[in-house]
Amino acid sequence: MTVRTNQLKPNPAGKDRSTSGASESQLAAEWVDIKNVGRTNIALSGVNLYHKAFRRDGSFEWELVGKLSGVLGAGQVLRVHSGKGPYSVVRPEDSVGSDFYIFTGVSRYIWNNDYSDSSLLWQPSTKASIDEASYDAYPPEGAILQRVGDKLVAPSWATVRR
Ligand SMILES: [Ca+2]
Repeated sequence: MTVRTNQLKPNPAGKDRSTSGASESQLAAEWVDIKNVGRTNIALSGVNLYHKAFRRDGSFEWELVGKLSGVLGAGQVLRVHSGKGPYSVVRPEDSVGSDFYIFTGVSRYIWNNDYSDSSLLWQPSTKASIDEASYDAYPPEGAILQRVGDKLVAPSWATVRR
């Protein structure tokens, strides 16, 4: 299956450090792009998106971010926004570059800042990993991480602010 995590914005500028008080616009500014990099349509039904939820002892479990659906044409992008939406709250800079969108449906941030994280596309019916891409802890604020190999890395202009 030719879908993969292509971009990820784990640490939107602003109040991404508190779990309370974030507006839906702020939550929607945290997102991940799932792209069809192949040449034929891909049905996403039956594909789940997971990330690593760390415990205090440093171990982690795969936490479900969302169940995907719909069809991605060649080159098309599904953007998974954190929060409940609606789409009218998504800022222009967070809507450009995507063809479709869904929300996680939970009003909290998903993607780790203080820990590394991985975006995993998993097909439960076949117990198959379709794609996995990871990033290091403390992603720069506001940076859109780009896929390079199996990693998601900040563009060179981004500076680390903790
Ligand atoms: Ca985050």
